[in-house]
Amino acid sequence: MRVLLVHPSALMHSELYLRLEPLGLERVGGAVRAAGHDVRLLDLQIFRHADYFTELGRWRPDVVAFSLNYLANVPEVLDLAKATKTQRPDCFVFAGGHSVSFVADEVLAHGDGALDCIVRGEGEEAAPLVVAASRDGDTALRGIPGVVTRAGAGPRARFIEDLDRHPPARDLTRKRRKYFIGHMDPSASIELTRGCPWDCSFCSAWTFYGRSYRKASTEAVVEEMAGIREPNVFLVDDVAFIHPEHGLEIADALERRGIRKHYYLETRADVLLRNEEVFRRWARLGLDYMFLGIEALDDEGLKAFRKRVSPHTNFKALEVARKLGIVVAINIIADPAWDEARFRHLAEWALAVPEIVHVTVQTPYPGTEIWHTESRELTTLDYRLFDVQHAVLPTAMPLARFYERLVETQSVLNRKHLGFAALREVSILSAKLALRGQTNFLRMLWKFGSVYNAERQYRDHQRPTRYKMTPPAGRRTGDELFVHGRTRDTAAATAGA
Ligand code: B12
Ligand code: SF4
Repeated sequence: MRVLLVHPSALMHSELYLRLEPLGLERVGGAVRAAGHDVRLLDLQIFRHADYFTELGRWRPDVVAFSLNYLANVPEVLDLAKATKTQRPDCFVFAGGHSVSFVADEVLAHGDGALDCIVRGEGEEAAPLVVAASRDGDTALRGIPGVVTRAGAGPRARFIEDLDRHPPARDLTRKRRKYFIGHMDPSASIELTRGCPWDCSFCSAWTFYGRSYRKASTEAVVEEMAGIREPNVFLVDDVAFIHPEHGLEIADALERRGIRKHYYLETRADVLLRNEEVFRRWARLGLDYMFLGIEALDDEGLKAFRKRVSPHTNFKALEVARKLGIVVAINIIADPAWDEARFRHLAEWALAVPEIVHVTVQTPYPGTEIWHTESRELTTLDYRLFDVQHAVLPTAMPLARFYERLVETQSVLNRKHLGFAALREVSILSAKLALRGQTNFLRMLWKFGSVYNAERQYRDHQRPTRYKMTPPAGRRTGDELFVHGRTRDTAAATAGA
């Protein structure tokens, strides 16, 4: 069968700082192709809707599968699915991914028959089964773990047995030079581990993976890395190097194989402090950048997010990263209840530290604990605003003023990194990249004003909402929040978290 996999368009944040390959869809694509199907992948972060319809008309896929990792992409995918069924009524259309796993029923209802099913949870094993059953009707589909149709859900989603078994089919992504992160341009992505044993209240990574934590084998990682042509690699792991021996073993094996890349990863402050040695090792190997989810500057905020670290640990981790020569980007979550003084305090702190500081807006998502426990009422049910850049809870300041303060803070921080000294370095770097034909970073430098724009963000709230989210119903805890349920190794992985 001809199977077309589609990643939706980029959201605000990605327009500016990065654009990364759709790794989940590449893994699903590899598995579907291994089952004997003809597979193509279209990434709408790079291509336009017109390209999708051209592909639909010319290639005439039997199956179209959308990746829905982000809630804000739900309306776009619903519209594309409806247009697909109008143009090719016999085409089987389904979706899978992180966010849609938490809202499968309501998305199927909005689809009004345009989506034949949704796969909850990991897609590598389920997707080939869905493609095979796509002509066999609803009952066959609902026999597949994780599948939900309008008639109801089948068995609960199952974890894939072995992370090594389904390497991403990177050859499916076209125009790979468009993927970059900052001046790591171009950049590929890789996954060394999957899941997170912590349980921060604002995050859905742990609920999706049931607090499990699994590792790819060193051999598989090295093999995959050897096949990556890009000079830069983004490690997509939620928390890199929780188990230092895994990271050390991979570093040794990469070195033995003579693989040299520049790396970017994400981790936690306490993991960095506890396992400094593995980060030092990777800094020697080419780890230039890391992202630390600091989230709040005070103890009270960290407790509210159940981050399980103290401000002291966070600040200490920044010192360690500086000592290791790793450039750190951090994120702080702004609460819609913030007043002028809170924004001023954040800007003052951020200007005083050398790190790159990002600000996002606290957002209860389906799949997070705060979706069920937040006592403030949502001010909108528009999926498109659930992108951590918009306020979906009541703001203490008038909404327009909140966005002005948010964008002012973001642009102060942006200017800090493009100040005169930095600008000189940036110009040299951009020129070097341009000479190699890489202009993603250069373009990004001029886009800040059009992407982070208080008026645009305010106006986004005035758009008519065609698809409304179902508001949270009652409190949920523990297992009820999980997509796949717990695994045997959860307890071991959680120890020390
Ligand atoms: C890497 C990453 C990114 C990359 C995206 C790369 C890309 N093009 O896909 C970047 C850095 C750009 C990014 C940005 C953002 N991200 Co992000 N991101 C992640 C992260 C850390 C890992 C995703 C990943 O690659 N995992 C590895 C691959 C193999 O897994 P996967 O993509 O989930 O795919 C599997 C399944 O989901 C499923 N699947 C996926 N697609 C499909 C399709 C079909 C048909 C099927 C059957 C199955 C299926 O099968 C795959 C294999 O098992 C996740 C956290 C997480 N643990 O998932 C957050 C996460 C998904 N991101 C999140 C957020 C909030 C954002 C931002 C909104 C943040 C911001 N500040 O603006 C932006 C917006 C993104 C956008 N659309 O533009 C949230 C989810 C948000 C939500 N509920 O909507 C997450 C869960 C992080 C969190 N801690 O809460 N992100
Ligand atoms: S440590 Fe990071 S990935 Fe894990 S639950 Fe907290 S925010 Fe999510």
